[in-house]
Amino acid sequence: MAKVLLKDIGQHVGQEVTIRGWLYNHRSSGKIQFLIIRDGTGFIQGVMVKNDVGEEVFSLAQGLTQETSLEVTGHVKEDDRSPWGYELAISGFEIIARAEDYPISLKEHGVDFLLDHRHLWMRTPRQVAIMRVRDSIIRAIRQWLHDNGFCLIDAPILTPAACEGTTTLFETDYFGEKAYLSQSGQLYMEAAAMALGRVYCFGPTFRAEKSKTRRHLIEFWMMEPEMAFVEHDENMDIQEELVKYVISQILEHHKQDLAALERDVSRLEKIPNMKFARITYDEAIDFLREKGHDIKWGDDFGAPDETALASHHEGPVFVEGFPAHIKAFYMKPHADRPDIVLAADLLAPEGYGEIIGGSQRLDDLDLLLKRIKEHKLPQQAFEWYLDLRRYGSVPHSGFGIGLERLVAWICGLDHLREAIPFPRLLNRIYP
Ligand code: NSS
Repeated sequence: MAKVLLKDIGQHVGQEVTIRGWLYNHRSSGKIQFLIIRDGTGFIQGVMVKNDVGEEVFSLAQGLTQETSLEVTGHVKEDDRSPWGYELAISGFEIIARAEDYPISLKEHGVDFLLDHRHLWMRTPRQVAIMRVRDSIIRAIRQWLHDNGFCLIDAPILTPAACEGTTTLFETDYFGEKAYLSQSGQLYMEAAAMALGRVYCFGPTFRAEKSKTRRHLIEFWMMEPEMAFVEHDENMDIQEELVKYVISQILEHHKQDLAALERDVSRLEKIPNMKFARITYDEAIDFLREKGHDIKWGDDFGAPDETALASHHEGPVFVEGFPAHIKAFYMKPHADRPDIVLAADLLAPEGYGEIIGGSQRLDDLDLLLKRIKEHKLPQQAFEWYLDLRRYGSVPHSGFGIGLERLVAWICGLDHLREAIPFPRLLNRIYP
């Protein structure tokens, strides 16, 4: 008997097949039972008729519990009324292993309960859809970068110094010396860009953020492209192209998953054909003050500010030209206005906030040294980074895409905790 995966079931209509999976749901009405089975690649409803399978098999099936693993044999039929398109007329089954008292039922559970059971919560259709979209977002980003001449360079996780400010560092002991979990691979990408031109890294990054918001994770994944000879405006052009490509790929290949997530795709569908708005930080502050926000020039945006800015536009919006003192040490100041830097954040629409942070980097040795001192960073740990300015420094730019922020936006999730398989949150490192 052919053992098939549910994703391929359409190729076996009219045949007798065996599927292996887990019992997702079960109901019975008299002489007929309905078993919804999932195998990770899809779902199917199996129909078991007492007269077809006999008394013994039928009553054994009646005792089946949710998430019991099974091998089920049956005849594949097309079924227009089924959300999965097919049905299995069951002729027999075998239990692989029973599941007793599965904690996650099909009713609603509280978030803390679900997070405590993340290892099981993953099995539910909504979480499966999110993980599939996440996988495709990663693939689309890699594909676009590969097609556009970027070389993957892996950055280290254990680092000797801060990249994104010293307040969110995770410290660890490195054989008697202090080391930190990486906040960003950027500085290493700058070295690699001087070697290979266009590079990117993709890996986990760590921020000991004390803030408990729906947009922050302690451990998150970031894609960080870095490009030699690319300046601020072109940096934004590249980000825009990349985001459009990712959205179009997901819309093309994940209609069903987005439908399972009840994502209204009408806003997403416009993105590949629109021009992203670009506003300055100065304009953003004026706009927010007009709207009555309690903010002044020099302040960083809070989540409500980002939401207000983005909701004013149909698509994503770049905010550029931030005050130097609220941004990282490595950003290049504006030529005519040294109080602002050539940095841009890309804000997603629909209240999803900042998905990309990028900038042109400081390529002048003396200025960079001055900034390292101003930020009270240990110069010695940055000597290698300063070397990049000593030996053939060139203009260069890059950006970091927060993967989970992108997943949350595209999938329409309220909170980043669903956008990553095993979220690390303030006060949560289990499971
Ligand atoms: O801090 S960033 O704004 N920028 C950097 O780390 C640069 N070194 C990137 C670069 O130019 N190579 O973070 C970049 C993005 C930001 O826009 C968010 O989308 C995401 O990373 N991000 C986060 N996601 C989840 N949780 C937390 N805590 C978080 N912090 C940043």
